[in-house]
Amino acid sequence: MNIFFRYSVLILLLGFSIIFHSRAQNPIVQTVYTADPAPIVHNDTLFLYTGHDEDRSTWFTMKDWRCYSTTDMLNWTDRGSPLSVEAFSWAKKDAWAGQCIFRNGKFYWYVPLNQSNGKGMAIGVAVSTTPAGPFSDAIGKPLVHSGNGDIDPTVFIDDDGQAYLYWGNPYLKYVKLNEDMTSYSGDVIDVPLNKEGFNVRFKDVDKRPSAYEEGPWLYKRKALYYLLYAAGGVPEHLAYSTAPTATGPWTYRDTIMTVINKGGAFTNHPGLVDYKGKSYLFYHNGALEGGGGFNRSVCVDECKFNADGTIVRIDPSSGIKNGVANLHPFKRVEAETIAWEQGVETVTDKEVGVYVSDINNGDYIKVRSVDFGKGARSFEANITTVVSGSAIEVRLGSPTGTLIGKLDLKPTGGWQNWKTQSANVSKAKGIQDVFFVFKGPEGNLFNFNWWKFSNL
Ligand code: FUB
Repeated sequence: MNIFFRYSVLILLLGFSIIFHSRAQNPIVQTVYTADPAPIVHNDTLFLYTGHDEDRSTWFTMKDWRCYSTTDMLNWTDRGSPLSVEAFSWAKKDAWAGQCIFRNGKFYWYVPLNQSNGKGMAIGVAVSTTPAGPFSDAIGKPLVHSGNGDIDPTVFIDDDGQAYLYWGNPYLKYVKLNEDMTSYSGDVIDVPLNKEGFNVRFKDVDKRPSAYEEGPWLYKRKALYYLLYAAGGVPEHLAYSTAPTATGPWTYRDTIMTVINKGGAFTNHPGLVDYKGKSYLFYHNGALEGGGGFNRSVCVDECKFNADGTIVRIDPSSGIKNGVANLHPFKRVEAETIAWEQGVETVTDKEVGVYVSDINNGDYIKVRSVDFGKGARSFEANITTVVSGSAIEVRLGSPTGTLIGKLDLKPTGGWQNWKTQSANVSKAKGIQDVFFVFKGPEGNLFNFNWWKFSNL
């Protein structure tokens, strides 16, 4: 192969990779590894609670949970880490799969943790008055401890006000929660894991009674109750059963998503929610760069139902193509509102909350479906930097698309000195995918808190 041909092929491949990545929407978070998605809708916003796989993990090494929000299903605002193992005095590790729910003015987040007393996993409950926390331990002790398989709680409030908590691996149990959401009445009930309810395993048939593995998710549509779960053995697929009541009897229905095993992730975990007239299934895989079985990432795809209520099987896609709303650029937008990014990270501080950091030359943030209406004239960004010569290029359509403006950043006098700086923009009309492309000398260029366009 001559050298010219070899370079042409390389450049072509690089080009395809940039186009592919800048078009993808899944996994929906690229700044950290996320797992075990749990969505809820509150006041027109979808909040997504996730676990957090530490970088380069060789086990489910998880110290905290994370929260993201969206109003359009395309752009996700990083709401930081509102809860960690440290909030629970009785626990020492394993911030595994949880779920949050709103009731009587408060958010209750049910999470499994490994206890410091050596008695294994138990389920705790944290509380906050706001969806992005901070959350604190609601009762100062485990809410449930029935065995070392007490993981993966799912919580659900029925139309009559009765709340249920299901959980478990390898067993499946539930309790009826009291209205305070921090205690329960009656016994811990074991759900029979039989063939009729939960199918048979395709692997390790002698080891467990049914295909049910872990990660239950309780959901209701019309008069039918659905229990979604990770099924197996390992590698896991997603399956579901239905019942006429929240407590069964459960009838096995089908696979929802076959084994994806993308990037080597051998677990999966469902979270199903209705939002703005559609239904969405959240799950995880190892598809992000550097991903794997212990470095997972949350994805989402639309979930459709047949007329008889059965779920149409979902093929994991490269992500949601059409959102359910546009993003309005003429009011402040947090810089950590991201459809896709390359190279940046987010950090949190007491003064400004979550902001974008670790910005280097060539990194970018993509924001989708930005509605400029009749046009924008200027762009402003709230930043800190001590570096001279860095800039934010504002481009349309791709990281190399039409340049509509360039904000040359002036040093702000310190990494903690936040200043708003602005530049003129032109040719921004209608609905556009916007790319903020970062330029400058080698090293960390600046921190980015929020941005806003103006049409005046
Ligand atoms: O994230 C740790 C564990 O992996 C979860 O609790 C399971 O559902 C599986 O996803």
